[in-house]
Amino acid sequence: MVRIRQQLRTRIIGRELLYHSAIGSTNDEAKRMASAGANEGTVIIADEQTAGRGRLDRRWVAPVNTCVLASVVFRPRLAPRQATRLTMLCSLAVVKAIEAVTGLVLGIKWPNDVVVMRDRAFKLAGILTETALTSDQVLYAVVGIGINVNVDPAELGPVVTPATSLRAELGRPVDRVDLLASVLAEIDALYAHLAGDLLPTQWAARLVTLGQTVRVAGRRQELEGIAEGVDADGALIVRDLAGNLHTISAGEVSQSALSA
Ligand code: BT5
Repeated sequence: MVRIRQQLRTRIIGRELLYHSAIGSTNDEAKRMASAGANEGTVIIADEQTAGRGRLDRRWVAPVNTCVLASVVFRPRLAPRQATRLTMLCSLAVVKAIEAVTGLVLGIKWPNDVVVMRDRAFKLAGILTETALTSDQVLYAVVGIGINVNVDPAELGPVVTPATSLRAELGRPVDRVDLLASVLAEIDALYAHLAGDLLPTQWAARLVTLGQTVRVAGRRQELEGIAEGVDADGALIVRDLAGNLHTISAGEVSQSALSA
C-alpha cells in the first residue's frame, strides 16, 4: 500500500500520508492526529484494522491485505449542520473512482453506503464521518472509507445490508493502490466544490433510495413513506402515508415491506 505515495498527484488530499500495516482504527488515529494539529488532507491508511468501526460503534470487518481502509482529515469551512457534505463528497468520490478503475456502475444508499444495485442493494463500501464541532463551525472532520476489494463477502460475517466486493463483482482482483490513488484524486477534485450545488446534485443523481418506499428509523422517530428528494446538505425528504413531508438528517433507511 505504501507505494501509493509515488502515484499521488493531488493538491491537498494525501500530501501527508501515513501507512500502518496494522492499527486499531484509521479513524481513531486520524482523529488523534487532527486534535494534535495535523494538516488538512492528512491521510491514514492501513492493511489491517483490529478495531474497525462503522457508525454507532458497529464493527467494520476487513480481512488483512484485502481492502481499502483509509481516513482523511478535513478542516472545512462549514457550519456544523453542513458537515454531512463531507460524507456526500467522499461517497461520490468512491463511486466515481471505482467506476473509473473497474467500469462497474454504482449507486449510493442514503446516507453513506456505496452499493451495487441488483434486485436489491449490495454494499461495496462504507463511509464514517466524525467531527469536532464548535457551536458555529466544524473544527475538523475525519472521513473514514472502507472498500471491499479482494475479499470473499462470505468472510465478512453477518451484515445488515448484503455485502459484495470488487473481486466478487468482476471475477478478478483489483489493485488496491490504483484504486486508492483514484479515490484520493476524486476527493481532491471534488473538494473544490464543497460549497455550492454541484456536489448535492451529483450525489443525489446517484441515490438509489429516491422514489422508493422506505422505512426510516431516525434518532427520534420511525416513519414509512416515499423518499422524494434530498436537501442541499443531504437530508432525506420523505412523504409519509398521510401525505406529510419529513426531513430526515440522520437515520437508517430500509426498503419498506409496503413496496415488496
Ligand atoms: C459504515 O458503517 O458503513 C462505515 C464504515 C467505515 C469503515 C472505515 S474503514 C476505515 C475507517 N476506520 C474505521 O474504523 N472505520 C472507517 P455502517 O453503515 O454503520 O455499517 C456497519 C455495518 O456494516 C456493520 O454493522 C455490519 O453489518 C456491516 N459490515 C461490516 N463490515 C462490512 C463490510 N466489510 N462490508 C459490508 N458490510 C459490512
